Amino acid sequence: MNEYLREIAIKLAREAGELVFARREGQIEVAGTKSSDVDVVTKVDKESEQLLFSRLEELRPDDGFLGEEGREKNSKSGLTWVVDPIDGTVNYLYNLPHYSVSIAVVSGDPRPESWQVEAGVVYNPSTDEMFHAARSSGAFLNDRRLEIAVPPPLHLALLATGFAYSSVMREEQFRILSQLIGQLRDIRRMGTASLDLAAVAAGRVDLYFERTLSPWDHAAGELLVTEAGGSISGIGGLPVGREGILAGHPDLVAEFVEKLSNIGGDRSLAEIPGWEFDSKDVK
Ligand code: LIP
Repeated sequence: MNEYLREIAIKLAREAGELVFARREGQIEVAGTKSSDVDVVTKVDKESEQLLFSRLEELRPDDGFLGEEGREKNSKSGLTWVVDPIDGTVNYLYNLPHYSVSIAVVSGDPRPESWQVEAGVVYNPSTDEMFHAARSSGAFLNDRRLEIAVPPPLHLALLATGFAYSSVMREEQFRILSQLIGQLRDIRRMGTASLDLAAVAAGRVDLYFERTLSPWDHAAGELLVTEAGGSISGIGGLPVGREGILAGHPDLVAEFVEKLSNIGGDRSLAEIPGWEFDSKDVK
């Protein structure tokens, strides 16, 4: 069943990816902003989500849907499709060729702390790279099986990370990072969480760490990492989700969690002055 679900996800990711890539040849119109004036949504984000919702209504009418741009539908089958129609929207807006269509299908309650990801796809139409996985069936880039990198010592690890749309939170994230960067090989801030997680699965980076993400940013990427032999963890003993997500070789993740804790980088978001997270702003 998971292989069948993965094939649907691949098919639909390619359809939406072709639309998104084609629209990029023209002028991209910002349709609005969400949690802040730098958290933009383009008309193409909405068009891509509409396409994916409509196609899943045809193919999987009893499944639920949770989309970044607001489409939601309760599940009758116990499965829910968790969709980021364009992950890396700011990259897309600036025509930086590093964005994806990210599609996951989860069983159980469709929340990061309780779902089980059954299949996931992260597709970069700029590079025609289709990262995909079905639970217990491995992770792949196109037709090549993926395996996480052999872990280097932490001081030689390449860390992918990202920052929030809130300026207050970005300053806090940067403050923490400034205390860590000298203890790592280097960092990469590439702007697309799903492709960062795919990079961990493909051994292109050793670690990924980010806070304040939404469920659709990491749903598919989580499965790529675990099916490639990596681990996904929350921070500060909290479950994976908005509070934080860490991905990489289990030994490296454990070492990084400890370093983060030693500098107070794992305190709850609610404890960070000025970080008023309002659930209505969930992007
Ligand atoms: C983005 C993530 C990225 C994060 C950005 C933003 P979006 O998602 O993929 O990792 O750093 O702040 O959340 O908004 O492009 O779907």
